[in-house]
Amino acid sequence: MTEEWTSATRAAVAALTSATDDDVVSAAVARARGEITTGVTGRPGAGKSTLVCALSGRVSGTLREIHGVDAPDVPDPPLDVDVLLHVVARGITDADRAVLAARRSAPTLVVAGRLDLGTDEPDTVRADDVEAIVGWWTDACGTARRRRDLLLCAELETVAAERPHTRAAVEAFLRDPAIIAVRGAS
Ligand SMILES: Nc1nc2c(ncn2[C@@H]2O[C@H](COP(=O)(O)OP(=O)(O)O)[C@@H](O)[C@H]2O)c(=O)[nH]1
Ligand SMILES: [Mg+2]
Repeated sequence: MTEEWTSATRAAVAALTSATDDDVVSAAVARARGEITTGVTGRPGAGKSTLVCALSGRVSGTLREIHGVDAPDVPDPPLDVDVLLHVVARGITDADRAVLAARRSAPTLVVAGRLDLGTDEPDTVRADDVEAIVGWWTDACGTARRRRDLLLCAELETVAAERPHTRAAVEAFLRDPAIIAVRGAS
């Protein structure tokens, strides 16, 4: 599925939410629909704020600077954004590797910041290559949206298994050709 739901998918979701008033279903749908969130992490001084500034006006929605990677007296940050830009500088440390490991397969781009210090890490995108970062970010938002859609279907399968009163509505949703196409395309 593309970043936005197709009209057929929207119709299937509307049919589901009108067929049941189960709060668990409406909460799962609301989570799936919510804005895709983007975060910027990195050790103190890596160039997070500079990157947020460079991208402002180029990416939609909130770009949230997240503190706490290898920062004394700051707890490890939650990394629960959909899309993450992780800024590194002066080498990749264990703290950077821990962030990347925690993200598992969630869309994450490693950006080389503090170019004034001669940062040149392999497998990174330079912080001043705004076009490349925006291009990656656009694709990543599509990937994140597909992950949300698949999560919604998985959550609804659990609902169908556990909540007899909701089962028929959810099963009809999961049998909808638009939803079968969403799951098959991912
Ligand atoms: N000359 C130069 N200074 C930079 C560059 N990137 C960041 N800085 C400076 O390095 C300092 C730390 O950057 P900042 O973006 O605030 O890092 P943060 O702590 O990760 O948010 C700031 O004073 C920036 O102005 C760069 O590419 N060139
Ligand atoms: Mg900052």
